[in-house]
Amino acid sequence: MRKIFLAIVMTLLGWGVQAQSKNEINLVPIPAKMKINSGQFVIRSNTSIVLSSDNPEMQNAVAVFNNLLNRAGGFRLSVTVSPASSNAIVCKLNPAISNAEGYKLSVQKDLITVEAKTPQGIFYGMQTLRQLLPFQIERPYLSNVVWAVPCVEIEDEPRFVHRGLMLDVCRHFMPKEFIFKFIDMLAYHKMNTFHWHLTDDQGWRIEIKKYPKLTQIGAFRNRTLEGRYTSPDKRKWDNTRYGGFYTQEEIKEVIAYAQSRFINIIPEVEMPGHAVAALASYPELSCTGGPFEVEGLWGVFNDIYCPKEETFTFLENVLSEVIDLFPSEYIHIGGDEAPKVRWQNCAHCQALIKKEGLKDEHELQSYFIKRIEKFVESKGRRIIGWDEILEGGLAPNATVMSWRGEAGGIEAAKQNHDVIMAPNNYFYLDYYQADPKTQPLAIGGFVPLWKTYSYNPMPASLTAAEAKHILGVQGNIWTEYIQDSDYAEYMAFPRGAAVAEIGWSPQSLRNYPDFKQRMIQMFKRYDGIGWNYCNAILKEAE
Ligand code: TNX
Repeated sequence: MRKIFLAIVMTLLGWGVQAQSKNEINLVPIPAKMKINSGQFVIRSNTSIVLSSDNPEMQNAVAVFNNLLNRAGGFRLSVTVSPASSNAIVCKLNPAISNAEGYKLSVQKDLITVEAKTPQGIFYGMQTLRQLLPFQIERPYLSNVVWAVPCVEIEDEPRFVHRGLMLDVCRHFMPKEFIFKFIDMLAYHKMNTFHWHLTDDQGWRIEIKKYPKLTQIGAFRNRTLEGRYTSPDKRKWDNTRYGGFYTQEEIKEVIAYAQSRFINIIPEVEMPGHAVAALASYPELSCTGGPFEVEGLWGVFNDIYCPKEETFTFLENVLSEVIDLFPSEYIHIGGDEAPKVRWQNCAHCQALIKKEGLKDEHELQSYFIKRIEKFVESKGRRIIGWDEILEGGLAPNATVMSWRGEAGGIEAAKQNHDVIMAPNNYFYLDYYQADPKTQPLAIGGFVPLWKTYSYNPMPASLTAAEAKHILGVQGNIWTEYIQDSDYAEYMAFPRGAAVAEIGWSPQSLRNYPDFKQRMIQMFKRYDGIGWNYCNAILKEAE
């Protein structure tokens, strides 16, 4: 009781957040190496940030931190290139650091030093510094906070090169402002990839200048399934017209925002399946000629792109605009859930199978993807596809995103292809994360935080050479049942933080009870950021 009284008095006097004691360090993802020393560095309004070289990327590497300090502390640090030996945060590029995303952070009583091979590494060092500050750093201005950083020595680098989340903006459209916030959250957890699922049966969300109907028609649907998926006779519909899309100008803004936070955006244009919105706009690209309506129902649909010359021309033109917009080396071309029934009953498809000497419709899909790969490679880029692209033979250089468990990923690695692990049974963040009775309606499944966290993306069955093909991890947020950004935030975190730690931290340091305690502390920071999250772990038995 006396202790609580004392704490209240100290807080009122503004002393409550003077220093973080050792057990108050709650970094997520946990750094590869950290030594905690005694003492602290206090950031004051006259502390400066010193850069070893002044270029836009180095400025970016410290800008998020400085903006935050300005919001929370009411002051901005001067950023200079003049040498300083005390009361400074020195950011130095150091070519001797081997990992391009790694960094060293040394906090001493009179000086903080962040060293990295690249500005991206400096950025991650600054994110760690941010998490070492009192949680009030995430809140709007509050007087009386002492911006103390505990003295530490950290040497850190990621385990994997691909660490990301996917967001589906087709089933439910998410406004540009939310995409910015989502990118902030990725960067906060040292993730480097945002996979943007831009086309699907229920909506086409990216303006393509050459094909205006894609957004005039394809971006809107007349009805949406209400509530749980049921048999046709029991379905209820919300008949409100629903939709939205991003103009190319908006896409450019998002890309620039992501770049300044060292996030690569992988755009996804789905083919040959999940294409009803495109076919509603241009029915001549189908096998039957349509007509079609942009879907308001969830699921897998039989009408897919027909592999005719006209379709390839269309897709190449669409991809050209996408490639001109997005600097990403990888372009995701989907490839999942493409039923073959239309192709089986289509004279053109059957003739093509014969002409190309293909065995069946699976090999026709493989032919389709290989053609698209050739085109994407002619533009100097590479394709990623969902694990169905294994069926009928992989395109020569394709990277496989394994979603139906990890089997597809293992198979692809054994065939010497790069792999990103996104197994649904661990990483589908649209699945329930707590007892469904206590949760808003979701698609199904059950992936609580501990389950996500328990995944090790390095399957024991791979040889060392094959294991090199595992590029990393990704959590997927499909939005059939996620109508708005508030709910998307709730589904994305804290499980997204588990994905981030799996992707970044050494397996040997990962431990769920420890992670859970760090996450519970992290919630205070999410509150400050204004991020909605699921707090089911507060009720979870130890
Ligand atoms: C499967 S994962 C899909 C998506 C759905 C998701 C729902 C994948 C490549 N395809 O179209 O939205 O399940 O969990």
